[in-house]
Amino acid sequence: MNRIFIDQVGFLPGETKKAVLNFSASDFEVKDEGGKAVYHGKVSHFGTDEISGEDTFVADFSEFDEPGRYSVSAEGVDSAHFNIAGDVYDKLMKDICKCFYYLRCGDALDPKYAGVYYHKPCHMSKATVYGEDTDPVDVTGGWHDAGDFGRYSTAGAVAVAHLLYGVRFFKDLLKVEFNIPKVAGDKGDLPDILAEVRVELDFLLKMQRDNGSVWHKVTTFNHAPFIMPEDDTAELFLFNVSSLATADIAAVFALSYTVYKDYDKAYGDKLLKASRKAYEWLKENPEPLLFRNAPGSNTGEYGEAEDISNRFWAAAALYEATGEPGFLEDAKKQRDRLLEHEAKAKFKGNQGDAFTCFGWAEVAGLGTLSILLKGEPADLCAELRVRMQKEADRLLANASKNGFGLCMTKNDFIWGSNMELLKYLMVLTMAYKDTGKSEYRKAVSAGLDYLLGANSMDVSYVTGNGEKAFKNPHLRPTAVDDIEEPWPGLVSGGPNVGLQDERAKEVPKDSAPMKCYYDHIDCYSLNEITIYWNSPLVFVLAGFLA
Ligand code: G3I
Ligand code: 9MR
Ligand code: ZN
Repeated sequence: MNRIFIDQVGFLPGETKKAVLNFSASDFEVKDEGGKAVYHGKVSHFGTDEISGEDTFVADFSEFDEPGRYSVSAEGVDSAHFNIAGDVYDKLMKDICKCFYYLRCGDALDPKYAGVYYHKPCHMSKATVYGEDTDPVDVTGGWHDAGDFGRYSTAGAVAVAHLLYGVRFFKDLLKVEFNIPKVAGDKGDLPDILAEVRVELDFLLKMQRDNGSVWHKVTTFNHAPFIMPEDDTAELFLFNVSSLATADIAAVFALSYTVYKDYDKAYGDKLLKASRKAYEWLKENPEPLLFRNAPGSNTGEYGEAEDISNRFWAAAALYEATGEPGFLEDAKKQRDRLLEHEAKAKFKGNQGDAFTCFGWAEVAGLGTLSILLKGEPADLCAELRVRMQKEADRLLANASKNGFGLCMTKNDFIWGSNMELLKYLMVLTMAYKDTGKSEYRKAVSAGLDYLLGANSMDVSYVTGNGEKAFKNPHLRPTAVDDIEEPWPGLVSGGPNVGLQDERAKEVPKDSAPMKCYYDHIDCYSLNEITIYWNSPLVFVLAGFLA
């Protein structure tokens, strides 16, 4: 079918503006809402690529800057509508931040703010410590991870990290208001983003044991069926502690201290104390304590093969927070270990360099961000900057190989491919910040275009944002709440060649990577949502707007 793919949210004046056609045409026009042509241009042929499988043609109208609502048209085919406006990303930014509020667990939702998406208090019972004869523990609060109701320490830490590094690098994030309850600080109310993140931090604080270690997760034994969270009353279990969770929590509490200390000193101090305590446990337990699901339990595993990147992040974040040389020494030691590990085991991620990874498993890139924030020592900063730029250059090379200008290769279309993309956009954002090279920013812009509709599924992967936004996230409340639309601002996991759930098998087998997607509520391997798929978009958008 002949189609014109476009970013359905739109463009800032001055931004690169492109539509992608999957059919041949010589001319195109930009039409206003009344159907009047306001811009004429020539289509250029790009050719086929291995990610979309389409023969692509590009309509570039970057020079057209007149604010308004438009579509692109060629050979009688119209694209979805989009806007050109100075505030084109305002709604998107509010929505992607507010998502975390709707995902709150416990008794923290208020109909005044949640509206129709309100749910009653959930998961309020104490959790059984799995395999131990100890008293059940109160770990209420935080955010549901995703379409399921689990709460996982490493996933939570990484989501918080994307948001707070976003705040550290791009201060305007503190100005985003998204209508959530106010939280008082020392000198007035906290900015909304910090009020929201604090909900997760309060929960993560409860996940720490007296000896400093951190439970890997709290979930029911198996995933709940499609029910509202308040109806999920099965026994909650705190599963084993892991060095992964303990390191990530040491890191994220140290980072959080650097932010919260200026708003609520006592809270900041509490975070730093908890971070040090987690770190002491790590020092006393140098062997990796990895995590595997208890036999028969099917909730998220978040397994990792080693804990080196986690330990690197913890040391780097504590060094940034305290300036104490011991943490720097440790960070360097872990850096060397990670390099050695990479050389031996051949780094498993798709990314070119472990020190640019911002995922739920590979977190060394987050440590890099801490070192860059610290700005010293000069040699380490220089090394990490070079790594970031090299990776950004690899991504630019990828982007030149397809008509969408998308920095992904076919190997990136795995479970949560949209996060693979967003992690790359974080790298490009940092490289642009560092060098001011416009190619990096253009690649970020093209990546956002892809996420918001310039893809061969012709879909915006953010609910409520775009004329053809996906509507059926694998998200339990959405499945049962009888509300037509899911709440806005949820990022879909996106295309995944693995097609790892039953319903996904309905996607034709020979589909190109970009088309291994189905907007169906059953498709947890293609269309789930999670806190750590939303959070990197907050970082990237904040950087893009800075
Ligand atoms: O790392 C390998 C890569 O080397 C290989 O090329 C590629 C090809 O298959 O696979 C990569 O591993 C993937 C791994 O994620 C790393 O990202 C696995 O295939 C894939 O199955 C795995 O998916 C994870 C999924 O859980 C299943 O474990 C997702 O990343 C992760 O986001 C997702 O997390 C779930 C939680 O368990 C529960 N809550 C919802 C959440 C989102 O779906
Ligand atoms: O809903 C679950 C989703 O959040 C997870 O990502 C996914 C993988 O752990 O599992 C989903 O739950 C499914 C379960 O694993 C198997 N039975 C069907 C469930 C979804 O309806
Ligand atoms: Zn809950």
